[in-house]
Amino acid sequence: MAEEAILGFLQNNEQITDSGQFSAEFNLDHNEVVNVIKSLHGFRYIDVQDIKKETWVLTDEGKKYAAEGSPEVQLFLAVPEEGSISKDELQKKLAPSVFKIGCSQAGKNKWVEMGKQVSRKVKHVEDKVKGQLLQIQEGKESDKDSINSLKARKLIVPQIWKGYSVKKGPNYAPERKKVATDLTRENLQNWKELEFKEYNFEAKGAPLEAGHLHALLKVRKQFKDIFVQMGFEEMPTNNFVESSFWNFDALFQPQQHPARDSHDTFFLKVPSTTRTLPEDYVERVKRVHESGGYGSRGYNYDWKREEANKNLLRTHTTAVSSRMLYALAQKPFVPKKYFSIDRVFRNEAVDRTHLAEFHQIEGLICDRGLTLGDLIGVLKDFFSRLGMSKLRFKPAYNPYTEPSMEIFSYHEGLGKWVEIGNSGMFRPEMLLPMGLPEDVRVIAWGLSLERPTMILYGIDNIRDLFGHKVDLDLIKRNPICRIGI
Ligand code: FB9
Repeated sequence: MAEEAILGFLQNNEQITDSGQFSAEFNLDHNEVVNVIKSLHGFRYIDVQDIKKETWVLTDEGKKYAAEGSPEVQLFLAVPEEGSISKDELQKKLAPSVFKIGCSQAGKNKWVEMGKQVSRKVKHVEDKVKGQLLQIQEGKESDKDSINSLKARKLIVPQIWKGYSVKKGPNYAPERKKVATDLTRENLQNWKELEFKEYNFEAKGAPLEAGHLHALLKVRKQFKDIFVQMGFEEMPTNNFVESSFWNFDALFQPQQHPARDSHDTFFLKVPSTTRTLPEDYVERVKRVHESGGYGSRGYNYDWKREEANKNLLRTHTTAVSSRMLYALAQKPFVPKKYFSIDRVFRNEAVDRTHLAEFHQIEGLICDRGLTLGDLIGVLKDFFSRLGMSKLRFKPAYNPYTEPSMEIFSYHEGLGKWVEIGNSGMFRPEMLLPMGLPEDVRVIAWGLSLERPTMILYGIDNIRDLFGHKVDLDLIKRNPICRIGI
């Protein structure tokens, strides 16, 4: 439509001086003409020159008065030709803004006598304002004064009108030639005659729709790489359901410990109890809880097998460490470095940083003669690989480690010391009943996967990171970010 009009017009005319007048003349929508001009110019069918004109357009208030008449005329017409009308009466007959502006303008034009009573001072008035607004609305010229007074009354505002003057271009033709945009089997026959579209090497490629890893899995991969680089091997954590025995008793955590009741732990209704436990080892665990041994005086309470048999959702991956250390003790001793990263479950109140499940990261080294110094050393090595080199250790308590330490790191970005984990040396009451040699020590530490991921990705609420409320876009557009770089 517009294209034929433009190319057709240029066939018999030197140029299109003003695309605006051309559109009006050929009853075309100027915006469509402009788009066609830009496209034809792209293919050099035409050469163009910008034309800028400052025009005036009516504001909404201006449009209202152009349609309904200026407020001063509306007010004048509301005043009776003879006699007068009370100001209140008059006010009721007009919209508030019309009355207000009408009074001041009609007053200024000395059209009416403004008092308690309002009466006409002239017989007839002409609505110049309305006339001027319509003039502008139809794009016709107006004189400076009217422009200034309408502008002052905020009934019109300036607008830049952009158009083009158009001439034939180097590739001008009365109608657009079909350009080939692709080398296909069909046009292999006649490609010599064909004209191919310019190749736009700047064009952005089509976004590749690909799978996206959840932020937690990206950070998990980085932790795994660090553990493997440090010579650790992963422990099998593919059992969310565990017996209280491996989750608590084997770790010398007494049966009346508060963490062992349903307020903190999810116990299973079905299957409610574990099937098998290594009986001889269970006997030794029972004894160390009840009366100690190995230099310990134990907890001195009646240890109940049925309590140990209860199945639960593991509350920490340390339950896997106890299984692996027991398995290690059943064979001639070899030093080991193990790690685990997997889900653990705690019946805790859900808030900004806590859900009923999170991923625990745990590392342990089992070897002869290890000391607390070795633990501090490996923690410094581990966290330095995460970019956290300024560490502080605070004495802490865990039922299964003595001594225990909370680990803190100074986080430049947050400008404060952040608790980044917990650690300790597994108690002899845990290791010796397993059958590990006297001089074997096990140093271990743990942290969560969610906390570092939230800090790295700037996620404030854990529910935005994990669970059914996660916005998939977050997964699609979260960048790869390296810990500690
Ligand atoms: O992850 C934790 N903090 C953390 C870790 C990394 C990090 O990196 C940032 C990029 C810079 C930031 C923060 N914490 C452990 C500390 C706190 O968040 C704490 O309030 C919450 N803890 C969880 C348990 O909540 C009840 C985090 C979780 C945790 C705590 C302890 C262990 C594991 C996970 C452990 C252990 C342990 C101890 C001894 C032997 C074996 C295992």
